[in-house]
Amino acid sequence: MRLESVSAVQPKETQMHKEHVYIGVGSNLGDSQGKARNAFDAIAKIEDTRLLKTSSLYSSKPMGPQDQPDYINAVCLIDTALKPHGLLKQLQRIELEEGRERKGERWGPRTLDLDILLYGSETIDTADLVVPHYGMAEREFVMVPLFEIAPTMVMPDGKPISQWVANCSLDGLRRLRSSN
Ligand code: ROI
Repeated sequence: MRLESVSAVQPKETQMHKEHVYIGVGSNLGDSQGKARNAFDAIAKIEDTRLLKTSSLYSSKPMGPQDQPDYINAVCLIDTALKPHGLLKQLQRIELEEGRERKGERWGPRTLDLDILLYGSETIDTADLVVPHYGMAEREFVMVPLFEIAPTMVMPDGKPISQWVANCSLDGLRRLRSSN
């Protein structure tokens, strides 16, 4: 073995504790497909974070008020050394950079929505962040893209995601071709 290949000091990146985090992406205003792709690019550039997997983009009928455009939805997997609230701050910065206005209207249209769905196996319950994301298991536009990138996942309630997806209605959900 050559001497220089033996190192007691590992590169900084491999020393950091990293968590696997799934992020949901949603948009239904403006160039939604472009916004979703920009979101993936911006997430890949977050400090101490790597973008590991991205789902296809899906078009979906709005959940909630129907007098709004269809959504583009997707999911990605990262690993990150950021703590949950540090990551939340970065995602909110990206939302704002993509032109998101926070009007406080519940279930109204949005330019870009980035939600932490799962943060490792942590449960977080704070005023501004609840993980696992409270509505994910009722939302086929989250679960189907999640299944695409994590087909063997077991959900926090102990059920395999494959079982959930097999039983859900895909009404109004369409996978877009050549999305990434
Ligand atoms: N409906 C769909 N299809 N996709 C979303 O991302 C989405 N996000 C929301 C509400 C308004 C609940 N409806 C949605 O926040």
